[in-house]
Amino acid sequence: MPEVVSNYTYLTGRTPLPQLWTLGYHQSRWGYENARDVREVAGKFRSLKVPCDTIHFDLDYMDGYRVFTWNEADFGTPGGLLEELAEDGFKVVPIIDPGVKREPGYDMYDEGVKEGYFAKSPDGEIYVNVVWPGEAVYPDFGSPDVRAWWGGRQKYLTDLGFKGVWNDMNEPASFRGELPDDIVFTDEERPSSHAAMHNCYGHLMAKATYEGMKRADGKRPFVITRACYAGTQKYSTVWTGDNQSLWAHLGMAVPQLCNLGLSGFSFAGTDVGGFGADTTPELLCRWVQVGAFSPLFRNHSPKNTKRQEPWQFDEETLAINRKYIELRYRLLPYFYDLFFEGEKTGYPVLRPLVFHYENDPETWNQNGEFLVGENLLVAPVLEQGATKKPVYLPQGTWYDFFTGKAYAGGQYYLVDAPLDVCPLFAKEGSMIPTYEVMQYVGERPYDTLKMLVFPGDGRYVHYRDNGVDFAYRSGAFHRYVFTANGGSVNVEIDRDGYEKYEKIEYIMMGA
Ligand code: NBV
Repeated sequence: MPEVVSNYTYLTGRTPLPQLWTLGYHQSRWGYENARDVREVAGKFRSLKVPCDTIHFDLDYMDGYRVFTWNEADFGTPGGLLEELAEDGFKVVPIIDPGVKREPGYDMYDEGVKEGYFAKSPDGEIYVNVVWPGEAVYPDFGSPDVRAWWGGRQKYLTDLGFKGVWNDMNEPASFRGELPDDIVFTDEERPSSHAAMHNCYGHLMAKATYEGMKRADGKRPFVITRACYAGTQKYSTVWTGDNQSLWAHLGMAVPQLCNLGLSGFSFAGTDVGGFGADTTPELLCRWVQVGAFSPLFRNHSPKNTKRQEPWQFDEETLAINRKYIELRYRLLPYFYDLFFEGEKTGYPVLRPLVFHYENDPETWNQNGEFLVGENLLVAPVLEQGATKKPVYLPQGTWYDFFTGKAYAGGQYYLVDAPLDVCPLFAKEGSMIPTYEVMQYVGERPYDTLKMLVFPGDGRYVHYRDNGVDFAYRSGAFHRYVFTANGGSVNVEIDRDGYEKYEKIEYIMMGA
C-alpha cells in the first residue's frame, strides 16, 4: 500500500511542506461580523491560555461580498485589524469565492469583462448566475491568462496582511440552478465546456491561488479549498465541507481523513465541532480529540448555530479543549517531520492502520482508529456517552502515551476513555519529538527539543528549518538522526544547514 500511494502521488503530485504555523490550531466562524467580535475572540484565546495561530474570516469581511475588497464599515481601516492581531501572533486567512459580482464600476468585474476572463454562454454573452454578492460571473480558470490575473490579485490580500487564502464555493456552486453543461470554459488553449471542466474548476482555482500567493510573498502558500481534483494536494489543503454537529459525522471523519490521505491529500481536516446545527460540550470535546491529530485542525461553524469556541460551554469543556490543543502544540515537530517525509514519499500524515499492516486482516476495516505517521496510534471515542473504547493494536508492543502502560499487539483491548481521555499509543522503539507549549508558533524560539523515547530499539529522523519559505529546497535545513539501542540514544547530525537546538532533552517513557 505505501508503494501504491507513493507511485500515485509521484504521478499526481505531493503535498508540499507547509509553514509551521499552519499546523497549529485554527479558529473560524461564519459569524465574526465585525472587528470588535474578532478582537474579543482573539483576546479570549490569549487570556484563557488556549493556543491558537489562525483566525479565519468568512464572508463578512468583504464589502458586499465582492471578492478582493474590505468591509470598512464593520472591520475598520483596511488591514488595521490584521496588524493588531499579528502583534498578538495571529495569522488571518480570508475566504475568497470564485463568483465575481456583476457590477459595472467594480474593478474585478470591469477588468474581467474587458479581457474576456469570464465563462460565456454558447451565444458569446457572459454567463450570469447568482451567489453571495447577487448576480455574479465565473472566472474561466482553465485559461492560463485568467489564472495569472486571479493569482496576481492575491497580492491585494498579502498587502493587507492576510497570510493564507480559503477558497470556497468552487465546485462551482450557484444559487440559480446548475450551470448548464454547454457554458463555454477554456481547457488551457482550447475552448471547452462546463461539462468537461466542472470537476477541475476548484483545482484550477486553487492552482491560481497557490501560484499567486507564492509570487506575492515568497512563502509556502497556505490555501484551503472545498472543491478539488486528483493533484490539488500540490496547491492546497482541503476540508470535508459542511458536516453537521452529529455523532455520525464525527464517526465519518476518521474514514474520510484516511481516504483523503490515501488519495494524496495529506493536509486535510474536518470542521471541528461540526459545522451545521448546534454542537454539544461532549461532542466538541470528542471532536477536538480527533482534530488535534488531524493534519488541518480547524474549528468552524455558521451563523444561527451555537458558538463553539473552546470557552463557549463550561470549565470542563474548556479544559479538555485546552489539553488537546496543547498536546497538538507539543507534537508540532512530529507533524512537521511527517510533512517533510511526505513531500518525498507521498505517505500521508494521517493513515489507516492497514497502510502499515496490510497482511493483518484485522486492520482492513478499522474505521474507528488511525495512525499519525508510523509511531502514534489514535483511538478516539466516536460515540455519545461512551467512556470505554475497544482498541485494536497491531503486532508489536504499544505504550499508552499518557500512562506508559505496555500492551502486547495483535489483539483488542477495552480501554478506559473518560471524557478527557483520547486513547493514544506509541509504538515500541519510537521516538517522538516535542516542543514546549506556546500560545502560537514563534511566540518564543523553539530552542529545546524534547524527545520522548519509548522502550525498544529504533531510529528516527528529525528535520528542522525556518518553517516559512523555500530556502530548505536549496539545503537550508538541519537533520538529526536518533538511534535507540539497548536503552541508550545516540544522535548524529547528518545535514547541517540551519541553526542547531540549544538543547535536546530525552524523556524516557514507559511505565
Ligand atoms: O461562506 C459561508 C460558508 C462557509 O462558512 C462554509 O465553510 C462553506 O463550506 N459557505 C460554505 C457557503 C454557505 C453554505 C451554506
